[in-house]
Amino acid sequence: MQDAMMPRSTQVHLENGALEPAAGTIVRRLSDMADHFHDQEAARALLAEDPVIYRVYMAWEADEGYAWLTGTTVIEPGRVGDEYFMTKGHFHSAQDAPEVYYTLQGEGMLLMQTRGGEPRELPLQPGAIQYIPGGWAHRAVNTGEAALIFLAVWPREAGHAYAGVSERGFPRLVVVRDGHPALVENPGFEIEAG
Ligand code: M6P
Ligand code: ZN
Repeated sequence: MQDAMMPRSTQVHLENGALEPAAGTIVRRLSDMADHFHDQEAARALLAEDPVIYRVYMAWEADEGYAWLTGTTVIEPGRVGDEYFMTKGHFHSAQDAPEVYYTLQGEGMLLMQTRGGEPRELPLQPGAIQYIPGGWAHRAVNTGEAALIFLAVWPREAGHAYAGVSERGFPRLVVVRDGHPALVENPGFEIEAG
């Protein structure tokens, strides 16, 4: 039997969402995901600037056996055309692996969809806890004027399956309408055959 893993702790800097210490940081710029936004002309225009869309701070490496992974995600405020900055979004490779989100700062929307393309949305605001059951792809969108910061917790076995999402997108988009965030049907949404 392996030695017991050690208890551990990390600190969220609530003003900017960074973890200290962090086991790793992922930075996603527009150039890493430009094709995820519906207005491709606006995306191309903004590529010269190539803004950071979001950062993920991972709290720790996975233990062997059962393990929880956790990290903060910090989505910058901004838009590509009329569509708010957002994460790429993913299904889990282990289809029935769930995830929990806990929002610390900012405001936004959690977009979800099943493999069959059934949509569901929940608002993200400080103190809100969301449970994303297995089988639901998830994407977070920052609809506010400050950073959206949330903590996510998921089982190590979950894995990230981006393919299903990057090809078809989500059934709904979050766009600005008359100065306010609005949920609209995504005209480009497609479910792959099979
Ligand atoms: C949350 C979790 C992570 C995910 C991150 C960014 O922190 O869901 O698993 O990596 O958001 O989202 P994505 O992987 O879709 O870019
Ligand atoms: Zn996930």
